[in-house]
Amino acid sequence: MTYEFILVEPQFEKHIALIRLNRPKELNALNLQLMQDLKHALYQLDNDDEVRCIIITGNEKSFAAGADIKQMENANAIDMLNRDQFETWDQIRKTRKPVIAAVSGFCLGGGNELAMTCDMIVASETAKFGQPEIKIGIMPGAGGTQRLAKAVGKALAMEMVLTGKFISADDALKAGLINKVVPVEVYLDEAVKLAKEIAQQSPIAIRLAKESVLKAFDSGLQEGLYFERKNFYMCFASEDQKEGMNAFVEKRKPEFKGK
Ligand code: DAK
Repeated sequence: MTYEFILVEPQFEKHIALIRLNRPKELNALNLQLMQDLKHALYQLDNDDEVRCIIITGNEKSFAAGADIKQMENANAIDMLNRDQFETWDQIRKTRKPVIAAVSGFCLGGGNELAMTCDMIVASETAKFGQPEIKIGIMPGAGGTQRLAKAVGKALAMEMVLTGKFISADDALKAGLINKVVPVEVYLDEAVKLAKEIAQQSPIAIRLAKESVLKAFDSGLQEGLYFERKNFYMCFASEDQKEGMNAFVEKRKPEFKGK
């Protein structure tokens, strides 16, 4: 798979795909083509049976410094409407396999929204998170007010969105925005380690479990519990459930096949 603004390795490690955002001179600003590339790559990887977990990363200096301001500078509301970027973002969000963001450096605006669309975030000590849209006369438009508030609570979300201030990786960890902070030299390795733990589980159970956790952000408790219950029963239709439980009883490691 070759793209203009991303690099894709479907088997970066066994069952683990890596997508690298690749506009380094522009700090990986998310232009329209990059987002199209990303949408397409995620769709392909989501439908590749050999892939069980996907990592999205940038480079040491920047995960992504936001949507490309130069592409929006002269746009009016109707231009933005006609671009229909939400179709792209919605598709990305529909990825069924777990997606981990491995973040170093700037993770701002649409970059932070992209990281929050992923299922987990592993960050380097140098990562900076922010929603600085307010400083250029707009506000977050791809989930930044909603996902950030759900992740870190009202007080910090309000402060970040209304002032545009950046927070450090340590503060992001304390606030519950990210999963872990590690030295910059190993942030990708740590993301791979996490991906490997996921990739050795049953892909079916992983898919149903991801869906169920996401449902918690989208529904009331009772509806979410019914959804979870349905997915729980569904696990028992898989060979992986038999394999997992047999392996436990036989005191051996399970070999999940995604069936
Ligand atoms: N867009 C375009 N170019 C950018 C950019 C961006 N977001 N961020 C950086 N660059 C470019 C700079 O223009 C510069 O290019 P040249 O001048 O060399 O050509 C190059 O990257 C290096 O940047 P700096 O020289 O500024 O580097 P510094 O280290 O001095 O500063 C910085 C780094 C990250 C603090 C600074 O670049 C900065 O403040 N960048 C802008 C951050 C920002 O405001 N981000 C939010 C953008 S708005 C939507 C979905 C999402 C969105 C909107 C709609 N829909 C679904 C409809 C999202 C909106 C946003 O993210």
